[in-house]
Amino acid sequence: MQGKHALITGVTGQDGAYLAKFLVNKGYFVSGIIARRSTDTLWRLRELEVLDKIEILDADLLDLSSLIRVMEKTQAEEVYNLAAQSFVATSWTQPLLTAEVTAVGALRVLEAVRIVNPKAHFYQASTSEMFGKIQEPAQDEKTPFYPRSPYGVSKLFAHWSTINYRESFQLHASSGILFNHESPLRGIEFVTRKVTNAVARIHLKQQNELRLGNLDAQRDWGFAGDYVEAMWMMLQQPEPDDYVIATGKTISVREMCRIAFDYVGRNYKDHVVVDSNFYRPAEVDVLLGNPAKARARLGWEPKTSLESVVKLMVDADIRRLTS
Ligand code: NDP
Ligand code: GDR
Repeated sequence: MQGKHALITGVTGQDGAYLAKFLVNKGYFVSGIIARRSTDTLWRLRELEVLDKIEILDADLLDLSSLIRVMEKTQAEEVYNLAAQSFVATSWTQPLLTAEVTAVGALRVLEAVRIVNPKAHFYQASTSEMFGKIQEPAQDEKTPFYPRSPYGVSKLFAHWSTINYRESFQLHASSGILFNHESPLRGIEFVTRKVTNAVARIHLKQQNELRLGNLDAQRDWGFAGDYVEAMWMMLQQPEPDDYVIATGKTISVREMCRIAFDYVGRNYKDHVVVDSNFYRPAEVDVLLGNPAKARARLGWEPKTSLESVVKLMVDADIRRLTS
């Protein structure tokens, strides 16, 4: 029997690749959209050996007609909206693009679902960045939001649009409020991968210095492979809802550096240089998620420690640089 049909926006990103692999392993027929780019964006799907097991369709979150066409073609029963301009720092230099893709883009996907197949189950990739300047020491689904970047503001629009379409049109629309999650497939601009790539290069004597911004920022970091399972679990529930997905532990960028450099027998203090160019106009100082609702209702648990993720990432970066 043919499994369910899922459509993923952002399939070429970190989470899209892991989710595609997860769903294919569950017997799904998976379609993913790619926005036209002049460079190859399929490396993650190749690295996970899932590219030839999914269907790739041409569409862009900026173009509603393209989203309607892929919804009509696939008749997908589950739609995962992972596409976004997701790099917080870029959201200050390209705030309007960020809003078009990350905020209004999500609304376009919701419209395509509502117009073509309102019975489809919809997932929105919401984020801990919506908590921003935190209003409670540990953040859960009831914690008030206070975004600190054009990215966070855009995601909040998408989050409330998802809730509004659930309440207005009875869509099975859920939001996962995911805290930071990392993997060897993380984009190189994000701090964990920037660190592990530099650690690998320093280990191989290809570089000696690593320039970073605010080392005191604290994040609740998990593993992307664990987090995509939570997305799927949300869409299997009888009722749509919002869930915080996190580890319940927070550590600083400095401590993350220590773990990564320790792994290759080096002291981060000998290599890391603080560079104010990497400071942000408004910082999110600390995030700490409380995933109790996801644990109780979905039976979801984070399985992988940050230490293990960092080791996986350093190993993968050394392998890439030496192969
Ligand atoms: P990535 O930046 O790795 O992936 C983003 C994806 O969006 C890419 O596939 C990218 O395509 C695609 N995209 C960008 N612009 C468009 C567009 N105009 N039309 C269609 N596709 C587009 O993000 P992650 O995988 O890390 O994150 C997935 C989602 O989850 C994002 O929405 C992110 O904001 C959110 N999130 C991420 C967290 C994390 O810690 N990773 C935590 C919480 C939320 P291309 O490859 O062509 O650039
Ligand atoms: P974040 O991730 O902004 O939390 O967004 P990022 O890894 O970019 O930054 C984490 C923290 O590290 C500090 N930092 C640096 N960050 C980067 N990128 N480069 C540096 O050199 C550097 N030095 C210090 C930052 O100031 C920040 O405090 C990620 C993205 O995946 C979002 O899409 C997602 O919504 C959130 O996680 C949850």
